[in-house]
Amino acid sequence: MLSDIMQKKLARHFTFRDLNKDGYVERSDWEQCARNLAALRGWEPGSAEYQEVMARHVAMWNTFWLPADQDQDGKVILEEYLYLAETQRRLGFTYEMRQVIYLFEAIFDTIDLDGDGEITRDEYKLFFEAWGIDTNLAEAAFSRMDFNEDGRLARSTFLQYGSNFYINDEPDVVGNYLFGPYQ
Ligand SMILES: [Ca+2]
Ligand SMILES: [Ca+2]
Ligand SMILES: [Ca+2]
Repeated sequence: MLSDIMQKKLARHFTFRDLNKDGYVERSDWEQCARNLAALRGWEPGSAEYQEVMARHVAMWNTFWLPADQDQDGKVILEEYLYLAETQRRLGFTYEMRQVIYLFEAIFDTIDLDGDGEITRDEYKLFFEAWGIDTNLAEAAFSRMDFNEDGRLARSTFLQYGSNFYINDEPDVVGNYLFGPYQ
């Protein structure tokens, strides 16, 4: 059974990814986010950058969300998403940890738009903006995570926060706020 706090965090992640807020996470939410990011960056449809950002977002859907779609209707509801997380938990810590690293590696690559191996404050704000989330929440989340206040997050640091988010049941770990406040 997922803890109360874990259910709240996962529900937050679900709401974050449900771009049009219709209660389903679908391929179209991911595609719309990719289009938003491309528009924010001024990447024209058909350009290499556009195709790359679209491919990454569709891959996120295919790899990490579609497996949750138990009834195969092309839509993931919160219950399906929580069920998948619970199933992964039952497979044990090592398996789950590997999945979490794999997931947050991929998330990192969607946020690090210039591919320099670090997430800047601006890239984090773009990440929220593209998903239709208030960028003030990105500012707050980033400030919590950027301990040395250099305005950058390295990949290894981000993966640490990702495992905080997905595995740690403590209420006050920094990684809990990755996608904004969860309660
Ligand atoms: Ca949706
Ligand atoms: Ca479904
Ligand atoms: Ca970067």
